[in-house]
Amino acid sequence: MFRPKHVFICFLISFAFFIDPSSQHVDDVKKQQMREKVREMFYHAYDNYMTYAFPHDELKPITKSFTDSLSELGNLKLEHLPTGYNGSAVTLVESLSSLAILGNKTEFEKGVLWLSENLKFDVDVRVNLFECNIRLLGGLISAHLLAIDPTNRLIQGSYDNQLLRLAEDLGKRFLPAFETPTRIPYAWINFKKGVMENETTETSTSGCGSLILEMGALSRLTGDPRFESAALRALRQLWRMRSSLDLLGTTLDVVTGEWLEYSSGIGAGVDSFYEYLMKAYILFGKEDYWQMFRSAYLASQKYFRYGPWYHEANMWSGKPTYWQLTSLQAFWPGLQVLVGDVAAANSSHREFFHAWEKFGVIPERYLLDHQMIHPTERYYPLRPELAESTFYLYQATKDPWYLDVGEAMVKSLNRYTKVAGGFASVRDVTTMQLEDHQHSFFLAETCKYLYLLFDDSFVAKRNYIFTTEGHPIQVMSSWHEKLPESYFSGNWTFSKSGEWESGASALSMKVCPSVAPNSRLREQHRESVCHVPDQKIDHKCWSNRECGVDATTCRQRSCSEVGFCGLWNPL
Ligand code: DMJ
Repeated sequence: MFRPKHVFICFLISFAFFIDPSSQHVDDVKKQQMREKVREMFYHAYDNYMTYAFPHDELKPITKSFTDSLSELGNLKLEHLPTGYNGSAVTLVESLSSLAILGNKTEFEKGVLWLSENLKFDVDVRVNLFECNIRLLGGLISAHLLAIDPTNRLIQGSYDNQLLRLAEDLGKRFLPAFETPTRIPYAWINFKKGVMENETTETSTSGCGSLILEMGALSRLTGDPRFESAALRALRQLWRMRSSLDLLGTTLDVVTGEWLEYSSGIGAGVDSFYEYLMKAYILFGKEDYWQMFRSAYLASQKYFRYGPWYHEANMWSGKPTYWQLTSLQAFWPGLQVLVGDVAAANSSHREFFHAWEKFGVIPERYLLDHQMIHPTERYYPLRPELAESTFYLYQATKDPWYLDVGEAMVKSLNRYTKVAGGFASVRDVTTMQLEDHQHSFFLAETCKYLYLLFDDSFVAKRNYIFTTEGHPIQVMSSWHEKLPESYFSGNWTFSKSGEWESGASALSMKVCPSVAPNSRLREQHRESVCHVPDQKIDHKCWSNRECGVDATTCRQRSCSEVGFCGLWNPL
């Protein structure tokens, strides 16, 4: 196992301490002002939701009304919509962890009490398993953990694990979805009736491969192993279905186990699969997750990456398919920071931010080969991914340029998307025409990451991983130790420092201490995770075998006629 970039990120973090004190003061003032602006944004979105939409799912900010959108999430064709469903207060569940980060104990406690008394999952509604997992299960588990953390004192009255009981009830309703021949779950489940007759057998890689954080946490908290084993079995089966290039497709059939869409990349339909392998490794410490992540990540660098851009590729041949920049891909630099691949993260992040600057917000899909926005995907639904990556990159580098990026984002959001009744999605980034929808992830993620960019006191206290929906889960050594042997084979990474890891963020805990075990590699400077240095320090060579892999493009270098290693073949 090698994690040489982990050393590099530690270097970057330590370097951040040697900054000029006067510029430090300017940064502090800016952070304070921006933090308050983001706080205002959050409450504008939250108060309007509570006034006009609660306890329904999401706010319609233009008409100041509501939508019970849970059954519509991921349901592009709007099929099988329920008749008697009145909402599950999705935006409130999604807001709890942000309220905790903003330090609003009163509203957090009010929300917890309301949900404890009123939220019921025994309803006849067909929902997307992935969306319910990341929004509802993740929101409940994260809020439960925040509520029981004695240092937060978020609840003044008594708290009797009500949110955990709700999470457990929800988790049990997920389980029938896993009863398939492949053990890969159906994408859709009815809360009351289980899997519907003639349910579609199609799912996506991210849909079935990013359940492990929430379901794993649920098993650790309840002692019921069924959630974690179901999610892990599905993940392992999915991984077994990878191609010989270590690539996965985007969609598959849960009954036959066949791939339906061979093209994939780092964006829609796959994104959080990568994210959850890395974060599961941090949260549960299991070496397997790192090994899967490492192979998948290296393949992504080899087959999808083109300088700072990421295109899609065919999982069997590795040949490029679609050349597109998508808004969802913008989470990737944040993930690269966790890996320690900061230089690559920075260069991609710049491209995403250029797109943001060019259009005012980021379009859903931009066709790189035609240099135009995709004609039917011109929207920006208040997505958080760029803010998320900006937060991670600022944490790793403390480069004030990322504060400027955050400030520019806050300005655009207020200028283009703020309306009297909340924040509205952009229907068309070329006209800034709005749409009557405030997605719950605007409160769970967009506002949260912008706030954390300007005020990181929350992450300085404890080690957290953030789920793909931005809900924090503490990294606890006991979760590394208590893993039942029966689940897995192999060794565990043990931490002996007590129940709560403290003092550093999850970034530094998992990223910094590692060193490359191979002494030859340790002596050489490695610039990215795919980088293989040339054999000779002066880059001289007799044959291609003496040349390594280029750090930026991740392509094989070769030996020129005059005896130097380089990237002689144009990209
Ligand atoms: C969120 O629901 C999650 O981040 C998910 O993984 C994909 N993206 C949306 C927000 O854009």
